[in-house]
Amino acid sequence: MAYELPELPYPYDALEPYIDEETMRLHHAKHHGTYVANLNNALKRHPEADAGNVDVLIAELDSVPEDIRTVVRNNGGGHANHSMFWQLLAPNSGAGDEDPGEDLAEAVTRGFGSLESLKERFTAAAAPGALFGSGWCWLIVNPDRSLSIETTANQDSPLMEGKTPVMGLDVWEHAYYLKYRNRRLEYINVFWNVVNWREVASRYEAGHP
Ligand code: MN3
Repeated sequence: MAYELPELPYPYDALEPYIDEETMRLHHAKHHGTYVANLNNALKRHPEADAGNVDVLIAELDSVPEDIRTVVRNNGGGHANHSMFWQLLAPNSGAGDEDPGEDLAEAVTRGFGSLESLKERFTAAAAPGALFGSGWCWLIVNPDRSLSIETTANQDSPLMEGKTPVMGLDVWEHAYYLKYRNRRLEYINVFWNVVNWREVASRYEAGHP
């Protein structure tokens, strides 16, 4: 069965003024849509390699036939990363929806001292000086329930290394260039206004698959 582009859980203009409608439209319909199309095309050559679940597929890249492995890595990674990313965003979440829930809040305090300090560390890790070029910045839940911040290049996912992301930020230029031009740091800072902390908390509760 072919993979499908998931619908956004909100309208394209819902994240204005932080993330603009045109960026969301292109990012979802064109960029994410292309990852899905490329993934399906590659899997036509090896339908038996399809795990039926993109998260499982990219977690087991070694068992994907070599002639499509890189395409699956880039486009399966792109499909998995963006499917998660849309869920992690929510309109108006900066206006009082910041409560990450008790368990996640405890882990944040234990690992970073405070939510503010987590945001500072995450922002620094995602900034161009630390993450050069295209990639993602992640908050990971470790097997001992602690949290860590990690980055990946291109469309690589922490799932490819057996790690469980609970939050992620796309810092490819296509995610911000129309509105923020080369000012990635500004985009990272406004991201905090649209984080869906309830979704992050529920992913933290779920922990490892
Ligand atoms: Mn993207």
